[in-house]
Amino acid sequence: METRQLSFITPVRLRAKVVHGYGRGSKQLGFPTANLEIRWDADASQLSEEELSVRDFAMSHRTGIYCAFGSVEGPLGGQQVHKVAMSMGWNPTFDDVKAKTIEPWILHHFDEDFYGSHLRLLVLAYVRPEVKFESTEQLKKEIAADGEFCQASLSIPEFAAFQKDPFLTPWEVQKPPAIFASQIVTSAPLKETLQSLPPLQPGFARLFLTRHGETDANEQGFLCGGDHESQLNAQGEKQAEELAQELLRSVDGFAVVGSSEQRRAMGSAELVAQRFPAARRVRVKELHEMKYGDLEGARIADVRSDMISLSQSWRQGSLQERVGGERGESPEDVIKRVLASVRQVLQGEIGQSVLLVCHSWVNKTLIASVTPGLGLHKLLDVPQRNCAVNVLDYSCGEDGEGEFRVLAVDLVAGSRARI
Ligand code: ADP
Ligand code: RBF
Ligand code: MG
Repeated sequence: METRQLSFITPVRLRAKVVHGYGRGSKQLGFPTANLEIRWDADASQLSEEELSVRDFAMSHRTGIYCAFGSVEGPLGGQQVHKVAMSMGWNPTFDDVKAKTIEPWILHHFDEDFYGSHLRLLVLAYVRPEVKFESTEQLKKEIAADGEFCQASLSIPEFAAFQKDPFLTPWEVQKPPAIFASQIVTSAPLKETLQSLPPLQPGFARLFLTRHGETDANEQGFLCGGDHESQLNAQGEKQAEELAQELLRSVDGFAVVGSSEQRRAMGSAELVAQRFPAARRVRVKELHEMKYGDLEGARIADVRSDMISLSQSWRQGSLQERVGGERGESPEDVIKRVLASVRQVLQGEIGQSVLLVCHSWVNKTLIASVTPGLGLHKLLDVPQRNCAVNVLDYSCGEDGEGEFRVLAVDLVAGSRARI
């Protein structure tokens, strides 16, 4: 009879694909183990972080039995977190094992195998070393006892919080914290929201600040800023068409339908303008997207880490930091030209509605900077889907320095409205 003892380790999070082992877990022993893929063959530089941490675990931890919490991703996983008894090592009872394995026995009955699915594990404690048993009968007895030991150990209060660790429950969409005050409608259906907006106050103009529809670049994951052109794709045209239809049903009319001079914004604005023939059609050069400098046209996947560190700088208040070097722009560059040109368009439009089709960063900078409690440094927190409409009332003062009041953010039309 083996001795077992619970030794806490620094918790380790692992995610790996379930692969085939020697096929004897269930058949010969009666204990199925979901063998994790370990990339022994590859150079560290070729491995993802997840693959590296799985291999590191096998290289740097003691061989033996561990207890863990685990979950299986995908439809076969049942979206549950289970207790796990896990073996890591050479399986010395057998002499055909060529490389260390990581084999969790999930203490739960599954109706089907889940080879190829991804498994997530939060490994919490070491239980005993692995042993070369004289018979498979003896091994089976000890595995059963390990299962009972892990089952009981994982029920102690010290582990309760780990069972709820968000790493194990990727299906629970982490809801973003509510960043807008409750009276600002956010990410809601367009038509219903527009129909329930408060009436325009005397002396104000109502701005429908809109983002262009989907483009080839959006779809293919390319950066497309103020110095790059991309066309609306078929999906983008459909979005703009739906937008136009719903606006027609819920807005009395527009004095102005404006856009930047970039093709994606002009194309979207044209589709709306066709339904509002009385509106004055204007093009405002300064409403172009943030310029990405050297990063224009780059694949987002290739510059992700640059973009992440840049957005962290912005969040920390370095709002003069530019994208892509000298030729790129910073949030401060964008807000300066955008505020001035939007004010100019709205100035003479008291009592009127104005639609401006712009770009993601243009809209985010404007909304973040005029929303109480936000500020320009929180521009990344502003949601902005393709063809999203944001509603802002503007007090057209004499001096061109009117105030904005944000009423709604990221409203979309049609089928996408249900989110
Ligand atoms: P192999 O040698 O290929 O790992 P096993 O006999 O150990 O074969 O069976 C493991 C497979 O059984 C897992 O990959 C998984 O798809 C399935 N399975 C079903 N129930 C469980 C469970 N409770 N724990 C682990 N794997 C399970
Ligand atoms: N294999 C061993 O050779 N010695 C062990 O002490 C041992 N302990 C295990 C404990 C548990 C909880 C599990 C799930 C497996 C253990 N194994 C051990 C691994 C076992 O040999 C392996 O799962 C099967 O050979 C199927 O791959
Ligand atoms: Mg197995």
